[in-house]
Amino acid sequence: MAGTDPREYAWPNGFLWGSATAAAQIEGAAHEDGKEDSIWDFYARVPGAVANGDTPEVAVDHYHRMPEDVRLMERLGLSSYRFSTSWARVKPGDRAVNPAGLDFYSRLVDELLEAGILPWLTLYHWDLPQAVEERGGWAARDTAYRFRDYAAAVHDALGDRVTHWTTFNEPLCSSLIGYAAGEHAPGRREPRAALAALHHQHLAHGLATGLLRERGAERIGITLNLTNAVPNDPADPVDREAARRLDAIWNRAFLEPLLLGAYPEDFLQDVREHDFEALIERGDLETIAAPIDFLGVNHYHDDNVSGHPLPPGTPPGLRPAPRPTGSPFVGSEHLTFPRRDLPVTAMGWEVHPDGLRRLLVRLGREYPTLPPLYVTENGAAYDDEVAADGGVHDSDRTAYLLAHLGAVADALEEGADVRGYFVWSLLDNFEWAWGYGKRFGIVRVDYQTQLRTPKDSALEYARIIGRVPAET
Ligand code: GBH
Repeated sequence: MAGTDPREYAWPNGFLWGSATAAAQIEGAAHEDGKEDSIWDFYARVPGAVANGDTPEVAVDHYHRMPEDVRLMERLGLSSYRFSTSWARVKPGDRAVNPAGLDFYSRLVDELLEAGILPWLTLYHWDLPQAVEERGGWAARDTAYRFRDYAAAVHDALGDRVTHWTTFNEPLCSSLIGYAAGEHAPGRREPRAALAALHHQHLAHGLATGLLRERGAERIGITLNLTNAVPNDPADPVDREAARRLDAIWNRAFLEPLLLGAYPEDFLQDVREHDFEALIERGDLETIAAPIDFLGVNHYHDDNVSGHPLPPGTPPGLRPAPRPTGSPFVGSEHLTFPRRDLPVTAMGWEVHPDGLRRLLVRLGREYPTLPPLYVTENGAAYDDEVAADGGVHDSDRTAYLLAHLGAVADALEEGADVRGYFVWSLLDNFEWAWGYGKRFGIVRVDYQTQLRTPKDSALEYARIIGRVPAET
């Protein structure tokens, strides 16, 4: 644990410096040019679902301000921009392809390429068309095949210019948190539906990967949010078992079908009361294990986990939610997340940069077939304000960024094959169930005027990028 200074570190040539966003969080224009409701548009209208009654209807108006936002990326010196396409914009109601919706992404890709920024496209960042949800959503196997059709439509329009394709962003959130915890859209609390969603998203990933591969896409991968499951008391067998369970459902239930072609045995045991295996059809695991060219890793914090209830009267631990929710830990609903003595962000998430180093190093050691890694999200929410001088002096976010970039450098020194880093997020945006109350941007957005102001963290990031030789 070296704690390298990323400002001094000799970053490898060609290391990708990016920033990430997602369609539903930034675009707005929720019902323009033929776009229909996604599950997030629909869900946000359910009273009490999203904090403050916030909705993605306008968001940060990126749909109309896209050229200005690309200029901003150019000024920061980004070498790549990670964004997602909205299924409900491309194939509204999952019917015919919507040319106007595709045209937006086509113009975005052109702007990026013109600015010398590599487009890093994600097909699914949680915004299922509501019409598809009404036919069963991810709990229905058919949705995986519909996803492949949607992937084909996006590839038809952009495949001549987009080289880097990510199928899913964090399938665990869009399965377990959407269908079991009910904290995210579609807000269901049905453990078996959540497991079905998990398997069907894997299948959808495999089907889309097969299609993109057949069509000659250059690089295909997936992004997972991975964690270090840390037993609260390593000497306590109950906490060690809790850490094993969390690692199974949060990490290995995703990594292993993709990399090894099988669900972990202990995970199958943990969820056996839900008859998970009946969902798996012959050939599914081969489809899911289609080779990938990179693995995206999203990491914000470790998980200090216990098998004991939190003592009454203590704070909610590491997983505060905007309102009471069910458990996303199907089969392990008793898990708790006691706070350690560490600083936390505005999300209540621990700041422990060495966790990122450990995770990146560990993945390569545990999975010999691991493809190259990209940190596709890392960042922090803090309550920042505009200062009297007009700047946003987000020293806490800047410190978070520097420390985590240092951790990536440490991982590289230990031999982890990390090829790039994308800070979450370019802009303050719609933070899902938390609405606009949590700001992750390195660029501030004034939600009244939509004015963008780079925060100090953005300026620091730009300085780091600026001294790294660009790819030759
Ligand atoms: C990412 O998810 C998302 O990809 C991004 O869109 C989002 O804006 C960003 O992080 C910041 O939140 O059900 O107890 O696990 C982050 C990982 C993990 C955060 C699950 C929310 C829910 C609490 N997510 N967590 S729990």
